[in-house]
Amino acid sequence: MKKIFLKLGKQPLANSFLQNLRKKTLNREFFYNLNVCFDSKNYLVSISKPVNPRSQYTNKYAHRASESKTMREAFKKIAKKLNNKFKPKIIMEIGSNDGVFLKNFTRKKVIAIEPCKNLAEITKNKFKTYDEFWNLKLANKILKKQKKKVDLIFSANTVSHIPNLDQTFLGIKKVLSKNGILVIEDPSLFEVIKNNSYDQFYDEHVYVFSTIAIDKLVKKYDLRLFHVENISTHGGSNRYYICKNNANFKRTKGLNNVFKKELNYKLNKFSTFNKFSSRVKKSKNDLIKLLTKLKKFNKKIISYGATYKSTTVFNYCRLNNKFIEYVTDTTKNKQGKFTPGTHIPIISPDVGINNTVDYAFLGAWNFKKEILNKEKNYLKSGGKFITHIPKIKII
Ligand code: JHZ
Repeated sequence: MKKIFLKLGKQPLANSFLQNLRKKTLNREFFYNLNVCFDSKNYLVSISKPVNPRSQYTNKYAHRASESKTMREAFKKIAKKLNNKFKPKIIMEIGSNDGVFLKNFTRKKVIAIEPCKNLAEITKNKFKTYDEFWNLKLANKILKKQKKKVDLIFSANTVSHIPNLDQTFLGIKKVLSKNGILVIEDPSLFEVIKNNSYDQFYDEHVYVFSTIAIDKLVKKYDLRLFHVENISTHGGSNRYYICKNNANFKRTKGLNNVFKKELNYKLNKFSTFNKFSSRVKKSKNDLIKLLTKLKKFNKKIISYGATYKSTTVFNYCRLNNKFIEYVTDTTKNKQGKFTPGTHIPIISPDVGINNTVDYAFLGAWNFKKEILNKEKNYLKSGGKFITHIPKIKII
């Protein structure tokens, strides 16, 4: 049974950066209620009423997976590891974004699936790209065209975005070869609860998976989870290794250990999520208190990284440009726009990061290491960062 444990209020689409603040644009802004629930039957944590994917994954999709050095290196490393270990003949990625993972393979071997047309356009002339939503129909179409099944299906930060799990996994089961493997990376529920990273909940993250939930889920489709790796990307994610029931892979000790860890942490109990919800409320109050105090002292506060995650924080905590003067982001197609719902201007860090700034809220807290390394001059000149993960703190 599904039960709501977290109410993050009225939220816009995390990706709906505004071109301007004209009345017409503002009147058209779409909001929905962001409520998160736990299903005690299958251990799935999900948004109670997901938004229609066709309004999310459009030809204006902003996120570029290759924008951070951390992610470029992480994708290169896992591509090499999977290639060496499993020697796949055909590789397919569901949600290939700007091709940051697939570009590490021989072009002829890869198939890219990317419904956002502006992103698919980037990879189209490099490798076979289907600019369509992943589902059973597309799986059948690909199989008909390729004639061969796929040995490695990779999908990072995508399966958690698709409301219809049946279509996702029926399609995967269809194209996966007999001893093929499916590798999925998505934010880890364990890390979200542990780090109080409630901003991992926004319209696109329809699900935040745990290992115990994935294990149950894939069984429905005659698939089997045989291994999991806890990885550091995106503030703590899991990399799940899944195969067909009769494939040659053995369940690993590592998987059993993660299972134990999650059950000890009670990721199968509603009470865990209820307690988390109280900590989220405290995080909101503490952040507002700190920013109000700094503003009283006339401090200049900005935000670092126009992340989708900060859409949740800003709208939940009602932070507008009275608190945050502007947001900096390296992504060209976010610059010159305004944050969804809270309408804070987004500018390039080349202009926005300087010695007039007193505090920068770490919207991209998942790249803390990379950013602190990059912004040594800002820190040296007395600039400080504020983070809300795991607790409100000045760095
Ligand atoms: P980042 C997106 O979420 C959306 P977001 C999506 N739904 C998802 O699941 C995750 O990614 C994986 C900028 N930046 O990656 C670049 C700097 O400006 O945390 C990005 O716009 N300077 C698909 O948006 C943003 O910050 C820097 O030095 O929450 C980071 O966004 C660095 C390192 C990044 O994901």
